Amino acid sequence: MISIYAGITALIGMFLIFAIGLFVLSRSSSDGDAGQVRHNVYRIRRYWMAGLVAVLVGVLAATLPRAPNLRAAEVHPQAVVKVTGQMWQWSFTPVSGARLAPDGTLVLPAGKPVEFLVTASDVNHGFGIYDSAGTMLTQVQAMPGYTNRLIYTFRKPGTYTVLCLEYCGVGHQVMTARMKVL
Ligand SMILES: [Cu+2]
Repeated sequence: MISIYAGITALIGMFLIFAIGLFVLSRSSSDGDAGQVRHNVYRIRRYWMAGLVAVLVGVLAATLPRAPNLRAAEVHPQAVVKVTGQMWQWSFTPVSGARLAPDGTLVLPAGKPVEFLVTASDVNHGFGIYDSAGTMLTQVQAMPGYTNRLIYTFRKPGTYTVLCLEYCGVGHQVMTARMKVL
């Protein structure tokens, strides 16, 4: 949806620039003196800059409150899981609201924000969560010495797969894990 809005905004912007260009062309004549033309251009430029600043400030004010990183601070996770990437496996340590099945599958609640605290113990890995259709839902880097917070709400119950998103050696492609959302 966001890309559609961006496309529409860009189209409207291009149309506006074209219309302003036509307007300026229609008002210009070849026999005007240069001083007068410069005066007109400077005057238009002042309005143009003021309008541009107003549009930019308006867009910022309208979209900044919806920035995902700002909204994440307001979300209160209902489940917390520590995730550690290590060549070439993922290990999960449920902190609250989640559990490990006997076969090692991470069991999470549906419809509630889940917080993953993601790190790595050797090299950089990428923690990517995919649904059963193979669509990536969210991801974050897993880095030694850092803990990245990833908050995600699983809308639908089902089986989800974790894949490593950063090449980390010969076993990279087998670095997968399974999560079940109930
Ligand atoms: Cu990896």
